[in-house]
Amino acid sequence: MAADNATYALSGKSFTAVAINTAAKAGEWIKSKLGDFNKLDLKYSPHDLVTEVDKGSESLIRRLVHTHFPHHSFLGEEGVEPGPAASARALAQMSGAEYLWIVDPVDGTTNFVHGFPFFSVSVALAYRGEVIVGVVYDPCRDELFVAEKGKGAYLKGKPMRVSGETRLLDSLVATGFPADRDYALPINMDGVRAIAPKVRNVRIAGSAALHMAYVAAGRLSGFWEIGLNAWDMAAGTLLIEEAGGRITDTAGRPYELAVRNVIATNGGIHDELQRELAQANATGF
Ligand code: 2AM
Ligand code: CA
Repeated sequence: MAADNATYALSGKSFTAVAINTAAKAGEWIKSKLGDFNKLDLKYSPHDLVTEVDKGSESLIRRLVHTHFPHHSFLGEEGVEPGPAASARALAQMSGAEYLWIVDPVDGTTNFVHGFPFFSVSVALAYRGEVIVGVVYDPCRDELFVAEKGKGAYLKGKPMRVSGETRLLDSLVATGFPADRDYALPINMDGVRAIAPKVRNVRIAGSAALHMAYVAAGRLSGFWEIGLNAWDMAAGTLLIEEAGGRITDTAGRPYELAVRNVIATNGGIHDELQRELAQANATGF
């Protein structure tokens, strides 16, 4: 409708400005806490860590978003009980939301805890279930990846473009090992076993959001992972789409917020990667 479009056009810029501002502020704060936090909780399993920094970052982002948009809904990793069932429930509860902010306050918490400089803040805004703004910020490299629906994806003011590989053989791909050792880990291991011999190399660096930003920036040809949550991916999916890439679930179906098993690529290697994962029984379905 014309009125809806006009509202979106008027507020689109400030949505993005708020997303950038909150991600950047949270990222700077997180970086200042590197090596200087003391409370470490075990969440879902001994491999799933959460620090006071995750919680502080999320409440900082939530406060800033609600200052600007008090009526918007908010889905953040730290506001949801651990485990896949609770994630699905939280997302379902938000399914009627008009504007929904989807936030991972520290993506790559294990890296943060160990001082391994590959973690990020991921902030996305969905309008009626469709991501319209996506921002991923890497405070260690001071890199801010930004996408607006229909308006492109940018890094340091320059448009981002996915890479051009069309064969796995020429590709650098990434995947990840989420904390779920029982269900997701064996499947992700099967995937790595199948894909590693077929590609130039595989990277497993520990932040799904940042891996997806790297696909958008053309630094990785593709990424897949089993067992992710909406907040790990929402911003990254728009970055990749707006940079000319492709996102589906591991069965090749279109991306939506409830997807947990994802393939995100430059487009050129998408079908081949999907076929290989399916052949290896590594789609998680
Ligand atoms: P996190 O650091 O925000 O938890 C690494 O493979 C990726 O998996 C990271 O993006 C990490 O995000 C995510 N991850 C870690 N534990 C997870 C869990 N229990 N469920 C889903 N994703 C998880
Ligand atoms: Ca997190």
